[in-house]
Amino acid sequence: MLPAEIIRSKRDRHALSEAQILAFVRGLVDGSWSEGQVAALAMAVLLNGMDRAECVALTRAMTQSGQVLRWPTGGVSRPVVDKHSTGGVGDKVSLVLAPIVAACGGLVPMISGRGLGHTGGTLDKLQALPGYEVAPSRVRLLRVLHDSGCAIVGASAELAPADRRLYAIRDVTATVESVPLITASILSKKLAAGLGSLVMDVKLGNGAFMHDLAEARALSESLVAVAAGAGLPCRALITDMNQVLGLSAGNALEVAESVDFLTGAVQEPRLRALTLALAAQMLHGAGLAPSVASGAALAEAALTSGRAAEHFARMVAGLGGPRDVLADAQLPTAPVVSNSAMLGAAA
Ligand code: IUR
Repeated sequence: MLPAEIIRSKRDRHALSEAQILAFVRGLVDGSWSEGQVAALAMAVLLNGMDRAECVALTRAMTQSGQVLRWPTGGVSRPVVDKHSTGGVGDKVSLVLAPIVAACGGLVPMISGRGLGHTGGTLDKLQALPGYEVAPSRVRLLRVLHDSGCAIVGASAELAPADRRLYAIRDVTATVESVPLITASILSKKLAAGLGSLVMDVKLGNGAFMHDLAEARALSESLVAVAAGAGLPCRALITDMNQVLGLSAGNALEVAESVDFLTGAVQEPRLRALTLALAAQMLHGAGLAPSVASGAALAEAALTSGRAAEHFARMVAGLGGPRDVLADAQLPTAPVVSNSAMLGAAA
């Protein structure tokens, strides 16, 4: 099957067959499709779209392009669950949400990324903790998951390699914004991470990639429908990103705020409300709570009792970070420290 025939088919607004999509993904990974051919197909998809069946086929093919993880749950019923955000400013939800859900019985292998554009990446934040290992061995990862119920780590190169090449080409060919391509990119990595269920936090506002409610709805609907088509139960919340989430933005500052949040020292209300809303959906979606409302109550109890903080501390220590992150996170400070109150006084 010649690449040019597949590109022509999408250029002429035809739906691609599963065989054509498989040939494309194979060509992405083995390098037999040139960068120009991949870019041409990405642009044809951006301009002419893909229907749900095509997007499901693309998502499945990209998932199968590398390793697909399986998690031993130790013989007990621990559903594997995760949350993914489309990226925001000051968004430290993952850091506090994973241990809350773990404290409620979920297994949360949270495969996280680096910052994209102006949004901060969860891995960059956690690496402010001295010693924290974002690429642990499989043995260490399983031990941490067993001991703390959660592990926030990076993706290995074997996970959805088709996405890595496609994303790099989209990035330099103005084809990032295609809803089917975003959908397949996000979901292929989540499916390869071996999840049982997923909650999406689709950010909307001037600090997010989606500035328009109609766009955010279209992406949310696509994610939920395509995930279902690929066998992954998924829910999506569209949440505000017109202001920084919480009180800080910056890697070390956000880790410090997350520790304060988990210990109860400081809990900014918007961050608290969003974290509990996402936790409630995760717990209900994973079958750990009979309703969303009871999921919220369970999550709140895990937070206020300090159990979530203990799970976070165990995860950090297990991944090589400070031994007692709740008492001393050993975070670096910037050479120059300022704050808005000081700047206001000087103005
Ligand atoms: N995050 C992803 O994993 N893939 C994408 O295409 C975008 C964000 I945009």
